[in-house]
Amino acid sequence: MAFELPPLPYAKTAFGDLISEETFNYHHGKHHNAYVSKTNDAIKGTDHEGKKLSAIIKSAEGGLFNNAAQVWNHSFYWLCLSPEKKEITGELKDRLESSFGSIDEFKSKFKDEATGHFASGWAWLVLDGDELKITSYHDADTPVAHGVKPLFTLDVWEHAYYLDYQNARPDYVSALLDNAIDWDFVALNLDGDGISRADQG
Ligand code: MN3
Repeated sequence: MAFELPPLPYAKTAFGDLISEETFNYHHGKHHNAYVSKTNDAIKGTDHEGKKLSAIIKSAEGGLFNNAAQVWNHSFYWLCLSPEKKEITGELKDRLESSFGSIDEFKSKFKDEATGHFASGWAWLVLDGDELKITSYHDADTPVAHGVKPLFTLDVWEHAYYLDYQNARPDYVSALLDNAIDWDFVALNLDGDGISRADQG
């Protein structure tokens, strides 16, 4: 069965000025959709047909890897966002505080990673073994391919923020991190299989 563009779990107008409807129209409707179509085209008639998205990411190279990884990364990214401001609580709060010193320190380190990442890519909070780590990967690269558990991501490709923030990536990162993250979803990934949340097939 072909992969599909997952529907957004909120209205495209739900974020007001933080993320505009126009950004969702392009980012979800054009960019994410194109990665889905290109993945489906590339696997047609190959051994990859019928595999799970995560299995393709783990075994493919080149264009197929890039497109399949971008399908998964974007599906996960939409789930990390919340139009309603949420607080970091419970076990996630405790673990972030013990790993990074405080929630403010965690946010500051994540902002530095996301802002400092050169060119296109993704900033991540992952669980590596039992250790929380902030990292980033270039272009389409993804924790799915690296044996670490994804907890949270921000897309730092220009197409994620250019319509709303122009070249001001730090403003996009700060605005979302402080106002638009579904920390309940992030906390779920601590216990569950983070990869399965955005997998298909
Ligand atoms: Mn993107």
